[in-house]
Amino acid sequence: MEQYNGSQIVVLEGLEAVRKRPGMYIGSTGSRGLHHLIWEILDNGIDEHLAGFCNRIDITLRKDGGITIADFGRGVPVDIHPTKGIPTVRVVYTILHAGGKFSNSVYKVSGGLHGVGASVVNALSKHMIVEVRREGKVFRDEYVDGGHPVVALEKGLLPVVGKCAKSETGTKVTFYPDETIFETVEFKPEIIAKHLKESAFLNKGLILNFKDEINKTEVTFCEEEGIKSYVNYLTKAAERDNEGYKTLIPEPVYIEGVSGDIDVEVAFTYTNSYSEQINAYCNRINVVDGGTLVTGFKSALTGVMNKYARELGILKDKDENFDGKDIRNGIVAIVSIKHPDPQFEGQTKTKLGNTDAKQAVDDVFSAEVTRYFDKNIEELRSILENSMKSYNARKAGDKARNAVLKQLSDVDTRSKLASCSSKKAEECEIYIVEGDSAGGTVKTARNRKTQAVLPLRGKILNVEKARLENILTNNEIKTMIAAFGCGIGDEFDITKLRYDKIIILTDADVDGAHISTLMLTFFYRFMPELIMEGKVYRGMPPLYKVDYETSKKKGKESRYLFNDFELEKFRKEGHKILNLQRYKGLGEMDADQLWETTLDPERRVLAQVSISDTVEADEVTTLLMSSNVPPRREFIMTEAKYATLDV
Ligand code: 0RA
Repeated sequence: MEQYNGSQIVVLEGLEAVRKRPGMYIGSTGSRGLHHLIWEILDNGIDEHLAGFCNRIDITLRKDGGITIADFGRGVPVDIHPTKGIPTVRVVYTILHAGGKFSNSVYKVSGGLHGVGASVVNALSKHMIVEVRREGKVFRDEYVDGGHPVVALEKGLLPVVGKCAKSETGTKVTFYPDETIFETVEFKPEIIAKHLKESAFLNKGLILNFKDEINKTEVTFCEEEGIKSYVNYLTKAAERDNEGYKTLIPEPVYIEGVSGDIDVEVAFTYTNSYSEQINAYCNRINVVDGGTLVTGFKSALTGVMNKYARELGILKDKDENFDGKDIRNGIVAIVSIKHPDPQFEGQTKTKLGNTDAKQAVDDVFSAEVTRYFDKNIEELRSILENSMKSYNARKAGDKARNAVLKQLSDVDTRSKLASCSSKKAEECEIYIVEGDSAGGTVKTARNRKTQAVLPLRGKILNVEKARLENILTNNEIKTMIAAFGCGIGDEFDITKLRYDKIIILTDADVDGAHISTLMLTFFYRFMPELIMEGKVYRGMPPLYKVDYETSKKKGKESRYLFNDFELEKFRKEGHKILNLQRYKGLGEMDADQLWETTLDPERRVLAQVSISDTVEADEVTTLLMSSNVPPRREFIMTEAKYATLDV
């Protein structure tokens, strides 16, 4: 057979070289390297699947600590090898092949990274057994101590150890890693299962049975829809874990095609999360550092989407193009190609270098995705509108910077910001207060040295819906950006923030909750680090002042209660209430009351605003900012309740 002639393989004498430098062949002798042995043998079976001869592979974690991998392919040839004079199967498992591409002329593609060859696994095993079923016969070869054969050949051939049906073909490999080489020889079922699941996604239709005899479990992985299911799997998991996370289109888009001798497959969807996830594979190997195939995908996506955005009038003539990041905002994608001669680059060989892969992915993706979106305009619109949000936020950075620079000098007088006298950020706070009248009281009541006040007139803009121009001409927002001093968008620099705490102070009612949510949305979209770094707080003004009789001397005392729950609790405690005052708003409190309940660092209650993760925050903003009124109201109510309950 052609692939075994001398020009294609460099035969290294013995497997000693592998045992001396295992790291060179399998990366490490830790758990990672150990599991690499499985992937190596598994890949041979998967190659047989890719060649179209195998639809099932059984993987067994044995009680005795070994692993068995049985494929149902054609079976490794057992005939006498033309140049080596021993059975081909023994050549495959005992002779080191250059670059591991022994199968390249038989198979179109082969796993380049893993493909160091089955002989490497044998070299690092204390015991290996290979059983081949072909032509109704069962052959068995066995090796010990790093690949030394123990079966005596008969006229150069392996003895037949049994019979089977002619249709029953395949290769079964069992091996026991050498504990003198590996730091650990314990296979981890979770690691195996995870790899098999990924392999199932990448090899559409291949059945992978995993039997764990140690823990007595059995599971089958098979994905009829391949990487499309992979995308679904990734988003479904996130959907389960993060309430509010959702996909923008009902089903992932799946694209497939061929360019030259490169097969290209892409599946993607969009979510309302602000992250981007692109997993790339070349010949089923995860190229975690991307490379040419990812570049091709990104440039094709950016090109196609900008073209559509113009055609649909989402981008106007005067607008700049979306940039790639805008368009990938929320994307979850799998890019998988099959390349006949992959070049893996970088320290860890996890980046694809082939230049032809870029063009191949670009060509196939551009052509096929256009075909899809031409028929699914509504899905396209949702995606482009999502890109628009990112575009706006990004543009806001540039415009705001300029606007702020121009107007910094006169901003104080126009906007009623009352600064504090201290310039030490670590002791300064800014209160953002709902309403001019409350703002006035806070200005009187505050500590002028450390507490700045910015009153907000009416509701601030809903930045999710407003046009960028309006967001940035909005006085409150401009003033805030200027007052904070830390810029916005790409230029945001938290070290320049002039305040240690940003405290949102609104009335303890639904409108107040709405305003504070609008503020938080603004922060989240334009200065998310403020929230991440724990700089943002909600002030908690009391809702009630209750005068009550003290049990001891029939005296009178007063207490502030922050919400209805506290009032209810107070009532249940059986106090005799003499007078109950309900504050309709901050404006009803006098300066002294405001100081002692809400401003005085010694006595006030603050709720730090946090985002446990970006998805959750997206849920909040998406839910709150939708024009769908009933759920919005509901959220604000519960939000208001929790905000006060939390403290
Ligand atoms: C070379 C040629 C043929 C099959 C294989 C290799 C083969 C190798 C492995 C390794 C694990 N499982 C495998 N299954 C098949 C084709 C031989 C023929 O013409 O039948």
